[in-house]
Amino acid sequence: MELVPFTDSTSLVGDSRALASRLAEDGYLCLRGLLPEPDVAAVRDRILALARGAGWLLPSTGTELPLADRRATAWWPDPGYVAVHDRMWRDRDLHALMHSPALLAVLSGLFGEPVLVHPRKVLRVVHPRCATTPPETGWHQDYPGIQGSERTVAVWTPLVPVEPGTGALTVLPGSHRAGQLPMRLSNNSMVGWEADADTSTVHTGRLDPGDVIVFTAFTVHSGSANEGPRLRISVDCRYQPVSDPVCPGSLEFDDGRTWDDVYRTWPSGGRGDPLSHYWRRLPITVVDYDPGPHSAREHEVIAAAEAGNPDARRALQVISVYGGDHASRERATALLREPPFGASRVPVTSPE
Ligand SMILES: O=C(O)CCC(=O)C(=O)O
Repeated sequence: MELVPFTDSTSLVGDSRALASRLAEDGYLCLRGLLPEPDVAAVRDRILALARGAGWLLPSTGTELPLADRRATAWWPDPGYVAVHDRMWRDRDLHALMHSPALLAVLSGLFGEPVLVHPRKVLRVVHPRCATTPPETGWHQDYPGIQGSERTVAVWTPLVPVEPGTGALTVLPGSHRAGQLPMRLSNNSMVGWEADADTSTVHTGRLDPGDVIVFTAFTVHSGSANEGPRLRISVDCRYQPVSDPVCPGSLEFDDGRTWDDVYRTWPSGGRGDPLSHYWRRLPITVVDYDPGPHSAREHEVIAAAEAGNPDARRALQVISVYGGDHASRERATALLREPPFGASRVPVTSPE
């Protein structure tokens, strides 16, 4: 695998046609300093304060970002991790960051129309890798998981400096051009399968707070391992033309939480805040998510496991907890007790 530095498209900001043509060619844009660095730093500092309160950091006195306390390493579904992460994610200005005017100007220029910002932003707080840390996301395309508009793009931005060895995003340039790719089983990916793509050339590199990577819903990408001594903190969010269809899962929660629960922790309970329920005031078309392809993949995993394919282990672990139906969860659990899988020691984590 050859690691090539991201192609820097910052000089094209302001020229929507050139940005669109670069995105169509490479499947991603690397735009440096697009988000206001002081705003990013303020959000990061509040997240670090919560991390410190949770005992995730070693004491620090200098101006350097604090080191993680390896004794506190945690991840989904550890309830302690989930509770702290939820408090971090609720930060009102973390959400506001992904609505920064400079970013929205680039995106509306790319779409040629106003932007729908998906409200369900993703905050990733990754402890340094150790024996119990789960694998990285693995090579994937976003479209199968979100559906809705094929013109959706993701924006990924670090809240701390990242490099290829400390969790920088990696993308496969031009991989979007083949459309939706078949999947292959992979025990080295968080969900147990990944896009069947050519990974001989990978674009990655150092990214600093304020930098963004914009990529299409079909661009194959992956997080990379955090081999560093600090927390790797990033946010990713999806954007689409407002006139395209969107699936409910991009807007509302599917786990019993409500946005009102979130806003209760915002200043004035979110009342009068332009970010509160903003998508409900837009002329959007909500369409059903088709669970068919996902459920077909789960059946393929179970068939592969029944045929004794050891590459199905990770996917079985995920299905046994998060499988789409009761029968699949039961069957995956039973298969994990049988050879060649036996008892598993790898913790199952959120497939997010
Ligand atoms: O940050 C990561 O580790 C993965 C990011 C990702 O998969 C995404 O933004 O869709």
